[in-house]
Amino acid sequence: MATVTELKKLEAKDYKPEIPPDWCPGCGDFGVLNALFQACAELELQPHETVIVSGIGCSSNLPGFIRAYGVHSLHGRALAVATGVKLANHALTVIATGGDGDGYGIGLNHFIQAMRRNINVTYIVMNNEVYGLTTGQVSPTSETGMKTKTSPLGNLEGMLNPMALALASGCGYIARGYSGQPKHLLKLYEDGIQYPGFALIDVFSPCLPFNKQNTYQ
Ligand SMILES: Cc1ncc(C[n+]2csc(CCOP(=O)(O)OP(=O)(O)O)c2C)c(N)n1
Ligand code: SF4
Ligand SMILES: [Mg+2]
Repeated sequence: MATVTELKKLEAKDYKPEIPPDWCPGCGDFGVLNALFQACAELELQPHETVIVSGIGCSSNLPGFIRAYGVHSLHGRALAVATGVKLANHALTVIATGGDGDGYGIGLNHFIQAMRRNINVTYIVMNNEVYGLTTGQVSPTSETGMKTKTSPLGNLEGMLNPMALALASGCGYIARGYSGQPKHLLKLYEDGIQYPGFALIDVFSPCLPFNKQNTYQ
């Protein structure tokens, strides 16, 4: 007979929400989320012991699309909130999610400080190299020369390299995946979530309407 301490073995489908994501059809963030359902199931993360924290952006809507505790916080402040959650209860698995604009632009200082402090948080960045939610302005990871509505003559600025920055900031787990390669992504998630410190997983995640340069092709 089952006792109250025995928890059900969850499958990927058990983390799916009642309301599906409202991302554009074909958005790379679907692949990022699907691999996360799989990782949660493989690692047997219980939804009541898991907290997903985000900032603002299309990608930052992710906590609303997974069955776990979630905080949809302020633009660029996901890691500050995630740090607070982890410090308040070390037993929780804390995963921060967001975009390149959120994490590498407005939230850049928090990103560096979180790596320096080595708080046990896994940070998944959906790097579409553009501001998707606000309909396509350049972000710190946009390629030089990339044309958008607000940079019709092409992006004048150089690209930020988050992997090199993470290495220089003392981050102990640095990985890059692609939303079109779910098996590889699953492995990165599993290793990152189990890593006992700050883990960065930067995921190339195409934005079809606003980044015509970095596509699935
Ligand atoms: C303080 C503040 N400044 C600006 C905005 C407007 N804003 C919302 S999302 C966003 C950029 C999001 O880009 P990214 O993090 O790359 O997410 P994506 O939509 O591409 O997934 C901006 C500038 C805001 N919500 N709050
Ligand atoms: S605008 Fe881009 S990032 Fe936002 S949901 Fe659509 S495809 Fe995804
Ligand atoms: Mg973006």
